[in-house]
Amino acid sequence: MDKNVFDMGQIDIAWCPGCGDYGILNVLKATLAELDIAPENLVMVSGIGQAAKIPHYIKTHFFNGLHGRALSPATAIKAANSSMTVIAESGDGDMYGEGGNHFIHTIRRNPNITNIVHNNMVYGLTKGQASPTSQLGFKTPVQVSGVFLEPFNPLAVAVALDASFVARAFIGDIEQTKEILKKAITHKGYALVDILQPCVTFNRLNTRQWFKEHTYYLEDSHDPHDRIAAFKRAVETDKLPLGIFYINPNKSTFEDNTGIYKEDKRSLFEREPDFARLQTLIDKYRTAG
Ligand SMILES: Cc1ncc(C[n+]2csc(CCOP(=O)(O)OP(=O)(O)O)c2C)c(N)n1
Ligand code: SF4
Ligand SMILES: [Mg+2]
Repeated sequence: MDKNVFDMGQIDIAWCPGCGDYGILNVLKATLAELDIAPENLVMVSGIGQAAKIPHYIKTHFFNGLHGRALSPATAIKAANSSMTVIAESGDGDMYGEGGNHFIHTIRRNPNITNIVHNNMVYGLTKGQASPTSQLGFKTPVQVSGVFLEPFNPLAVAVALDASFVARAFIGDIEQTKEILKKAITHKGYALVDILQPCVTFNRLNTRQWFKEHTYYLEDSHDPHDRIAAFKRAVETDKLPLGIFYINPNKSTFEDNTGIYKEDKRSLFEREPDFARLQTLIDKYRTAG
């Protein structure tokens, strides 16, 4: 499929020239095209922020919700229509700060969705305050003496919670990012892809060059099915490893566990409501009570 099917035509894009969001948008379109996922079979769900504007710039279904609240509607959309590919994407602030609680509990629920996080280590949209992943010592107009909190480590948290797929990419490497996204989107279960990206306007510490110098690739010998090995790599912070840290292919999904697709594979909207069955259930519990 041609990636142009996702183009919106002539629209204004609000991002600064040089922002890493452009790379993520392009790579995402190319990934979807190579996977032959048609725009009508995709739903993008986001919160608020620069990263969260991505669905405005892709021709497909989308739901742009509240700050930090992308994962719950994404879970519900997948449960209601399991035939759709569902991608929840937003920034580091949105997913790990405002949405931190949703991040943790979505991993526990394990819906079959992909969670892309644009990690620029800053609140871009609101002009450069520290985010949960900002580095120690990062100075901002609010953190004038520098950040003194230990950065949140999303990969270590995800592996600790036995997330079914955990990966990190850097948008400076388009090919690796695309390969990781392909595996994440086709993986059955919750898949986290944290993508390091520069914010050229408000983060002058974690520049493109900084990311190049502070990242390296996981070796081919790294076994993503070894959770302890994955955790050890996830807690490395001097240099951030890139690649697929962890895969647990044996977890049942939220959709499997709710039981709605056990007997009937059709999506909920395709089914006739069975009011007689519902009445029988209500009567049963009334009698039992
Ligand atoms: C509940 C709530 N708190 C705060 C805000 C203000 N706000 C909007 S975007 C944003 C930061 C977004 O940062 P991030 O998610 O990292 O995305 P980026 O802009 O860096 O891509 C904040 C704090 C809000 N809209 N709602
Ligand atoms: S402020 Fe930063 S994150 Fe926002 S568009 Fe500009 S470079 Fe990108
Ligand atoms: Mg950010």
